Amino acid sequence: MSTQHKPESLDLEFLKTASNKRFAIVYSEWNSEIIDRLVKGAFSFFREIGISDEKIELLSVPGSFELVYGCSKISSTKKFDAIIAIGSIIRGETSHFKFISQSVFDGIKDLNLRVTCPIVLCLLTDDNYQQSIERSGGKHGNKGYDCAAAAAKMSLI
Ligand code: DLZ
Repeated sequence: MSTQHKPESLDLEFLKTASNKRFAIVYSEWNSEIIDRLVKGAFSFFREIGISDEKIELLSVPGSFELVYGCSKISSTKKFDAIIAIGSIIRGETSHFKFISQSVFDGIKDLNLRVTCPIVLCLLTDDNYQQSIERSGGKHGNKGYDCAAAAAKMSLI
């Protein structure tokens, strides 16, 4: 039994009913190796439920701070059933880490109250690069994969 409060297993058969839904990923260009691993994790989930990579719309933004605007813009097209915001913020020597992380969490939360399309947040906020590697396809799994599963579930609500 895991001490983490996350689903023990995915109901893939149920989530496959989201294979006709439309998804977009908005991702940040900072920490591009980590982002690449998270996006690949999301694609691998979507493939498991029968959605090929080219059906997923991608939008890049300069940094995690811009994820909120990117998601707002893409949700205004009304073309999507769920959106995933993917970013990676790694603690540095300044307080940027704290301010950017908080503004993204707050911004995406506020957006979810304002728009009709659910926005799932895949934002890694780690103390160092190695921790981010572990959460993007390392020993702690791939949060991109997990968030794609969350997006599929939200698209069905
Ligand atoms: C400025 C900044 C810093 C210091 N660190 C990160 C980071 O670790 N991850 C990330 O996605 N973006 C970072 N940024 C950039 C900001 O998110 C934003 O792009 C700029 O402040 C411009 O608005």
